[in-house]
Amino acid sequence: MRVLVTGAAGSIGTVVCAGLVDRGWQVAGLDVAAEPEGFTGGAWFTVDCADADAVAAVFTELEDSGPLDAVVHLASIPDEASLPVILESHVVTTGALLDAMVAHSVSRIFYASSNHAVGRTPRSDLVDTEVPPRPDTFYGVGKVAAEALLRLYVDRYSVDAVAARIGSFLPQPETRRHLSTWLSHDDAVRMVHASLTAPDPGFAVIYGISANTRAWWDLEAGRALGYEPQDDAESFAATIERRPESEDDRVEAAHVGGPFVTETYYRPALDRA
Ligand code: 15L
Repeated sequence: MRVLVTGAAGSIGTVVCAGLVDRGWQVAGLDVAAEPEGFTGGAWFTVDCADADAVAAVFTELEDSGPLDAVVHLASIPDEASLPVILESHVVTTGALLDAMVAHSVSRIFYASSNHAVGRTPRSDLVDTEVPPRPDTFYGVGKVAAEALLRLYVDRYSVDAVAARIGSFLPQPETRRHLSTWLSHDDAVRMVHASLTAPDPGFAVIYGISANTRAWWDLEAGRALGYEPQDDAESFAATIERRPESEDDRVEAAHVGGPFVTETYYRPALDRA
């Protein structure tokens, strides 16, 4: 099975590419950055996936050596930015990839959405995938819009899409919030692999976290696709809780988006001269 991974030189991308290769996938990497040392996949494309012509050319080149089965779209700015920058980074890139998928009959996409699509949801019970979108930033707005675009293409064309609202992807949890939001490296690979191999997911939204004892998000939708996380942030709780609870910890515990909800992240939508 062949997969194109965007953002392949990034922090999630390098882990996911290596993990998919280990699981027998033929991996092609795409990134604005050059091929990183240690990339164990096959072809590499140094391309901006907001450039629809460049993306179309990548699909044509890949097709020359056999069919492409899936796309894993991880490329994006992983932080807050102005609205136009966000829309290009999350929505335009997704649109360029979806158009190329339709043109080349590629039927599966995994999309790295984010918990910030619902980040403004107050912390109370376990948040499931039925809650309405409630972004905490323009970054979250971009993720909500990209999820909507995926839904449109699933409804119109022969495309299956899994959008994973990823929590905190880190080698290990570092804060109290991470005890609830952590996604381990190994679980990230399990999640992507399950999303690419689940039979007929249609359009699915899942939460991308490990099997954390203190999870804020419901793992049920992911489990329904075969994502069985094996790690639990609780193993790190003793070390993290040895530090006294800070004001930041308290603020971060108020909404599921944590720090992104705070006024530090308020900014105008448009950068004006
Ligand atoms: C994300 O989606 C961001 O890309 C990352 O920078 C973290 O803020 C993470 O969420 C999180 O919520 O911890």
